[in-house]
Amino acid sequence: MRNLTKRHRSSVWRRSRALLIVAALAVSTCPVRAADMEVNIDNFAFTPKELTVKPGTTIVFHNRDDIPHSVVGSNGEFHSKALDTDDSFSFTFAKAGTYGYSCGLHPRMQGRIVVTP
Ligand SMILES: [Cu+2]
Repeated sequence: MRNLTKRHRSSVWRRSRALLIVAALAVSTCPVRAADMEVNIDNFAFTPKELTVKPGTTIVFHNRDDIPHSVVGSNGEFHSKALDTDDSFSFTFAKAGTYGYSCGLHPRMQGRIVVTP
């Protein structure tokens, strides 16, 4: 009886140790990355107009307007095609800095991504 309990306990321990190893492997093989953020395009505006994120953040620009818009970095860092309604464009901001952008079709539509270390 005592032997059985002992064996049971050690198998539980082995199983939980295996789970820990699997969890550690999963964490170490996934690249560390910041959560995605979204900028909505609607009514001829980017919302939020300014967004502050950490390096490595992917921003998804989502056109929710009923006419096409695009997303163009002021210094050529990125350039989407014309996005139809419900199309989106993603860009990962790897380096710290301030990234102004506008709509290639409506230059008065402007926004800014601030990447801080
Ligand atoms: Cu536009």
